[in-house]
Amino acid sequence: MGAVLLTGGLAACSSEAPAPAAPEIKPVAETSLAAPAASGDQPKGITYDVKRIPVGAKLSTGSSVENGRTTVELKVSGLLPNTKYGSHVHTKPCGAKPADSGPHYQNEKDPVTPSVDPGYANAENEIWLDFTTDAQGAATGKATVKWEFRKGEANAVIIHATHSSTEHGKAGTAGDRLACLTAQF
Ligand SMILES: [Cu+2]
Repeated sequence: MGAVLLTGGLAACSSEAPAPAAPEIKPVAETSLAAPAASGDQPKGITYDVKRIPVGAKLSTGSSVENGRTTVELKVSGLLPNTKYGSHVHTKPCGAKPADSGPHYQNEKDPVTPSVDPGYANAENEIWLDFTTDAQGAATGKATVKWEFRKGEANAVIIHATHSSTEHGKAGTAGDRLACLTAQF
């Protein structure tokens, strides 16, 4: 919807060549969430906290790249209504435990771990998809950054319990990891 409005607005105030359309988001992963498997392969989408993200909630993510810029979109439904959640792209696929998806993907890697320095843990160097659900428990999170993923290093989207902090010493933290979607960008 944003792209349509943008195109319309530019067309209305310019008689020259039409602005190029925003690149289309290509699907990367989509699933309904399940509880972690007791053993063996894990589901593609996992909820670790069924009170805050119910089994059956739907997550889908996709991305686009244009002129060295990457846009990532996350769509959610079936979550709690009118609730703030944090969300980021993490490095490893989802596992049985919330920590299995590893740290946030960073364009410029912080030499210090865990990375809580706002110089590295920020929305320009990581993919932050924080969102607030509507009355039906649905939302879209979106981020655009000025770089492209290194192949094979970005493998999950995590949903956290709060919006992301920007404070020194806590930057990028967003509370518990509530759910995970394995997504190979
Ligand atoms: Cu995260």
